[in-house]
Amino acid sequence: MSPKDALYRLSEAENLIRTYGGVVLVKKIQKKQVPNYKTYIGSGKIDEIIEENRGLGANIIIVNNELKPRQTYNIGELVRGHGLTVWDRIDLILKIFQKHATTKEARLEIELAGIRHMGPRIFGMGMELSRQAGGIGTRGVGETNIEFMRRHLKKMEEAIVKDLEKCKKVRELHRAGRRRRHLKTVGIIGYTNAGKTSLLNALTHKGALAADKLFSTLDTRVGKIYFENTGQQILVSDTIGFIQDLPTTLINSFRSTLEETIRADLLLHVIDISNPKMTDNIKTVRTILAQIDALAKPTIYVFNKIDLARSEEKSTVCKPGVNKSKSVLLKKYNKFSPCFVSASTGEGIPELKNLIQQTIG
Ligand SMILES: Nc1nc2c(ncn2[C@@H]2O[C@H](COP(=O)(O)OP(=O)(O)OP(=O)(O)O)[C@@H](O)[C@H]2O)c(=O)[nH]1
Ligand SMILES: [Mg+2]
Repeated sequence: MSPKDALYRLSEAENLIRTYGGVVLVKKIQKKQVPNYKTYIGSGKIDEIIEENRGLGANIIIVNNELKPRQTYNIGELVRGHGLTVWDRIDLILKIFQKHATTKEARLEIELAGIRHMGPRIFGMGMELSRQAGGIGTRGVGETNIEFMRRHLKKMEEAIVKDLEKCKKVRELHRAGRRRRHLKTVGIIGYTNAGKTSLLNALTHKGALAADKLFSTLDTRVGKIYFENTGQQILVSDTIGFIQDLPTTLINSFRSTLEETIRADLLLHVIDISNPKMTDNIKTVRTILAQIDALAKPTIYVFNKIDLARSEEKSTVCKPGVNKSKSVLLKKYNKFSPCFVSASTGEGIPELKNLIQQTIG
């Protein structure tokens, strides 16, 4: 990874931490070809962090990658005496989800993801736990803490899956109702913070919360677009954003939340044209779509935040560091009928509505 990429990833991690409500006190980038087997980052780096944190009072070390359960445990052992605990990127994302989930379904999904993330850690700490081991309470001889925990988690997981099935059935009924009313549906998807909720609001006057945070939306919201010329109505749904290195356990957990959106007749893939990582973000979204079998859906690429892109001549979108001319994007993404909008100012929204109507109306 280039130093530039490392800095970008660091700033994205800072954004995630801000979304969680945390403050970053010490930042470090580790240059290493191969992660340390035991502690992922080198022990020298860990010492540096401990040293710099003296007097600052940070209480969490966040490693911006997915750690093996053992590695989390080992770093934890090294820093515990300094009042620090360790999270990996998944812990951080899960904590954000936990904090922001509002619907029952979203909460259940997160609980499930949490359990699935926890499980292997418990096995990873197996040795330590089984050293304390022995039976618990009146349980049979030989039943270690670990087996007990494993069974407990399994039971919890099953109960949540059952609850989620119920939520899914309710959704299924709603969807069938819409089909009976012959309502077409549009799903808004895209990288987190691309402006999906803002676009839903611009298209439907819905008034859902849009915020300069990653993952400000965690559930699915539905609004209606009215077409004055024909009196037709189309339903639009907005959902959780995608992010690079979203672990598969999280994707699987959010599958049913996403399902509502990806089962739509048409997808609007919202892209933040002002983001220097625009092209990578498009790829990330496509990769995740492939994982949830939604790649073949008819899709329109909606390049958003066009107001932020300084326009030097009418046909050119410029931004320091990004110089994508509209015509290049039009050509490159030709099969996704690219369109250019600003959800904030409303520029391009009527054209997008027309395009939606032409495509599925
Ligand atoms: N300048 C400008 N800002 C925009 C535009 N659209 C959205 N934003 C801002 O971008 C930020 C993210 O917008 P959201 O609509 O919450 O993005 P989202 O894709 O729903 O984000 P998550 O739900 O967190 O994944 C907010 O601060 C918006 O005000 C736009 O067209 N122009
Ligand atoms: Mg949103």
